[in-house]
Amino acid sequence: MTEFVHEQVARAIKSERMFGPDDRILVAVSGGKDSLTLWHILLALGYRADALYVDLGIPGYSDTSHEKVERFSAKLAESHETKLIVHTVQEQAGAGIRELAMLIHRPTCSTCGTIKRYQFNRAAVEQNYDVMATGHNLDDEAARLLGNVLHWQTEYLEKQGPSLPASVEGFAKKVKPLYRLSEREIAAYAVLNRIDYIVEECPMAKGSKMLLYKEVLNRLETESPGTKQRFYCGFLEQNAEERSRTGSMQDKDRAALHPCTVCGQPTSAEICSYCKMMARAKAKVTSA
Ligand code: Q46
Ligand code: ZN
Repeated sequence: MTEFVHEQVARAIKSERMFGPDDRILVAVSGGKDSLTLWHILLALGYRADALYVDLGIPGYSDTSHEKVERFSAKLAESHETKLIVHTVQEQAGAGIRELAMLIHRPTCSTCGTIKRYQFNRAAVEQNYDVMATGHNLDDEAARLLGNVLHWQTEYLEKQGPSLPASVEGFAKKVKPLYRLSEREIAAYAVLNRIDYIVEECPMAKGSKMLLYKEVLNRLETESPGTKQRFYCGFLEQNAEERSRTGSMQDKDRAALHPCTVCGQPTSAEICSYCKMMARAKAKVTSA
């Protein structure tokens, strides 16, 4: 199993030209099995990989996941040159993710998504990493694709590939080296390699559409094995053809993005969504 997983990841890295042996990689870790497994695999394959953990300040869940990440990082550092970077939402925003979302009247998960995307990108760019890697697996990508297709979110479809180039200055290249592996295969790898991860899902994920799409795809997979793989890989082939016809995403990004007037990160508006969010939160706190 370990060899099979390593082969699949090596194949993904090569076929999608994700990074090379000299590149510095920043892995986004949550304490869950996928991201810790990804960090483990990249180091085992000889890559230069560090990790970034964003502590969301969710009572109970964040303490446990943070502890798992710290312990795993210390274990990896015994045999590899690697380090863990930690960002804390409470420190940066003055509140945990749930309180922050309530303060600005936005759903917790969309607030969380904005913060994580921003923090990971900024850390990767500022600390000169060549690429940022996330632990999304085949099940995640197929479920996300199903959601995007059901709602015909074509602008998201374009960006659903496993390797997104650094289209403009200020954006890190983003890759998903586990996209060829199913959740089960990764879980098996984690058990065999004694990776101690947080088993519980984030409590905010309860009732999410993603979990529903995963369930539906699992049912289809039981009836017709190979469905997820055909669905996602078929999409990647179509997407590649489409892109060669309509021009690259980089060209579109270059035309639409410019630096945020507050923080300098690329955005299509005058002020990026992270800075807008932080400004709204600050205004609420001072007016309270
Ligand atoms: S971590 Fe964040 Fe997820 Fe938790 S608050 Fe929602 S988005 S469910 S990947
Ligand atoms: Zn900004």
